[in-house]
Amino acid sequence: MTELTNQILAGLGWSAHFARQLEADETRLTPARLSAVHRDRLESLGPSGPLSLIPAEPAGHYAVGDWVLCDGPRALRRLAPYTQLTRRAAGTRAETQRIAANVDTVGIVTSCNADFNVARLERYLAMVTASGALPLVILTKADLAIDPRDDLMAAQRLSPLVTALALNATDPDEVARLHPWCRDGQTLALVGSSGVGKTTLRNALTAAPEGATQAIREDDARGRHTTTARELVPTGAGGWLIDTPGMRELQLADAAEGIGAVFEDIAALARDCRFRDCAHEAEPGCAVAAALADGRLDPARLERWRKLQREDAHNNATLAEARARDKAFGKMVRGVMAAKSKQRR
Ligand SMILES: Nc1nc2c(ncn2[C@@H]2O[C@H](COP(=O)(O)OP(=O)(O)OP(=O)(O)O)[C@@H](O)[C@H]2O)c(=O)[nH]1
Ligand SMILES: [Mg+2]
Ligand SMILES: [Zn+2]
Repeated sequence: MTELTNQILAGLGWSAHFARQLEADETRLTPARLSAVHRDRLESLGPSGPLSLIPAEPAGHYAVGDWVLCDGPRALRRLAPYTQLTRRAAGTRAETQRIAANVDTVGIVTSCNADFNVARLERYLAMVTASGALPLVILTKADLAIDPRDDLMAAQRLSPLVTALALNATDPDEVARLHPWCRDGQTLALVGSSGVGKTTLRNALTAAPEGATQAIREDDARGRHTTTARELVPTGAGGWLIDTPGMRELQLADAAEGIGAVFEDIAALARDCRFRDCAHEAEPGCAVAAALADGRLDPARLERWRKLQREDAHNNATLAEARARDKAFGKMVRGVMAAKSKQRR
């Protein structure tokens, strides 16, 4: 690759993590980063600009931010991401959904006052921590709050992993405080409920405001504009931003490590319980119960931890079951096909 190509790729977020994955016969292929994923088409950014790609796998295999190796307009192989945001797909489907890939920082956007909810924040934090990306809590609508400091403190107290800031998303000077997380090829993704201000932040941070690049704008009955697709766009600061549609429900999957990190205070107590498999119900020598008794641990926080753990365990079991079913079905189909081809011979 030429020096210029390398520079462009680095600006797009390419790094040694991806270069290492190239097989000897793949060096002739062109890397490209996915900026949008459609059912039968991928939009990408590569060394020679934007390019529409033909996917090799079903759309669910790809996420915005992924790196793929291309042969002309054909996406041949997706490279292993260094971070990826996943959740259990909404609805009843037993599937893990990839939301975004190769994100350095995830901005968990919530507005002060009305939308602020500790249980939801912990849930998002667990998802982000499990993804490998850095969590950043962004409290919007600070201009409408009587005192945003209460919410800011509450967010900061959740975990030592959290950096939180409060701002008015409609004021570009205040939004500029987010530049350190989206410059020099760094990628910032924004997640959170609908209406909290993700697109307002995006419009202040990027040269390509939503609506400018899209043919169709979706306005709901009240004339509100709600985001319907994920998209990777360049920021004015020289990095990348991924705006996402508001999530109505966030179901965790494969987030055990993330939950452990967000609730490290409880995990640390549990390590001091007399029994390794202590359920912290009424066992003798339970350090969690002791912390509850002398007020070091908030019973509500313990309850939220239990709830997330149960949910993650349940979702993992359902997903594992679905995978086993798919595998058994595949085996059965291959068996039938093999028997048929034998008959024909
Ligand atoms: N006063 C004030 N209004 C804000 C702020 N942030 C967002 N808004 C307003 O809130 C409304 C919703 O903002 P959006 O940016 O569209 O919300 P979103 O998170 O992208 O919503 P979805 O796309 O549905 O997920 C808009 O009318 C914004 O102008 C803020 O910090 N202060
Ligand atoms: Mg939006
Ligand atoms: Zn215990």
